[in-house]
Amino acid sequence: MTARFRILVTRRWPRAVEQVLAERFETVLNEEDRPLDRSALADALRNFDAVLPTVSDRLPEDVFAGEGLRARILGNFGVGYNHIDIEAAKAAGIVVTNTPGVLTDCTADLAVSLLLAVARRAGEGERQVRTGTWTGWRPTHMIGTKVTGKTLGIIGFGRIGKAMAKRCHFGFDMDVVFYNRSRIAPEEAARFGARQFRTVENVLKAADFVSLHCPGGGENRNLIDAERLAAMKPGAYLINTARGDVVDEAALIEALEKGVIRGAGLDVYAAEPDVPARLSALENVVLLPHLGSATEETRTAMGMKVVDNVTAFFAGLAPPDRVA
Ligand code: 8YV
Repeated sequence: MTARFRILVTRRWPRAVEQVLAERFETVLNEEDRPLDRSALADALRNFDAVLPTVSDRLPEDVFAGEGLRARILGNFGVGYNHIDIEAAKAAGIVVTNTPGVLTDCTADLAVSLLLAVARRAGEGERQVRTGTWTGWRPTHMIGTKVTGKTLGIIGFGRIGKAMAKRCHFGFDMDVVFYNRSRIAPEEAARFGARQFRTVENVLKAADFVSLHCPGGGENRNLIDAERLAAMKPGAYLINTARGDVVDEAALIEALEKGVIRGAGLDVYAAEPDVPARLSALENVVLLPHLGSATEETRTAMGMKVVDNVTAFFAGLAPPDRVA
């Protein structure tokens, strides 16, 4: 196809996807596979027709400022795009696309894994076995919390929130309630075994486990702050596979240290890849390195979705997953 379009892939992708890209475009890969800094990204916008960023690339307003922009599309590898200043991209006439749908199942699966792991103290237990500090079975050893039949509160009832609800209601017999900005028809919510509550507070008050599935950035920044952590049931757990900035991380650490909530399962952090030492020092947390969509199948499907969007755009068609 159109080999004249120059495309920058900012990180290494699954090989199969890189191959398709190379067949269709003049593709440059970031061989070092390290996050690009501000000036490298600003240069990329001036030297490539398309830049394909990931969550590890920060594209704030000032990257778009100034003359000589060549890029016409940002094909984001991921569904969340709060690392890109969408208004600035729009103002610069750059289209932005994302990868919805294909990572729903794997991200919900990981949220379930975190929920189970923190409730049943899997991380702590694994550390004990690995360090040889396990002294043997006894009735009161490493007692956790039963999951089956408990109440799950979901914040954000989009694709991933729904997939989480379905797994937990039909798999673990949980009573699932959720908060969502817009109203969801009760029949639709019921398909996923869930009921909508009007406020975040009502969900927090009811839930034994709270799982976050809303976008990051904007009005969701610090949505779960000290006050809302205190509004959770004593003994409740927080699960976050959405974005780190949805939670006030300092307030979360304090709540965990003081036992305001019982534990947390986290896949995302406020300033990735930095994880505060006070957080990793805690036993009542399970910490993963942003693995929500990290399966062979899903990462390949995400890449192929980016390819579809960019291919459509350069063929003069509407990209299927345009967000700006
Ligand atoms: C990705 C994600 O790993 O899609 C998202 O929003 O958080 C993850 O699935 C990451 O964003 C890749 O850019």
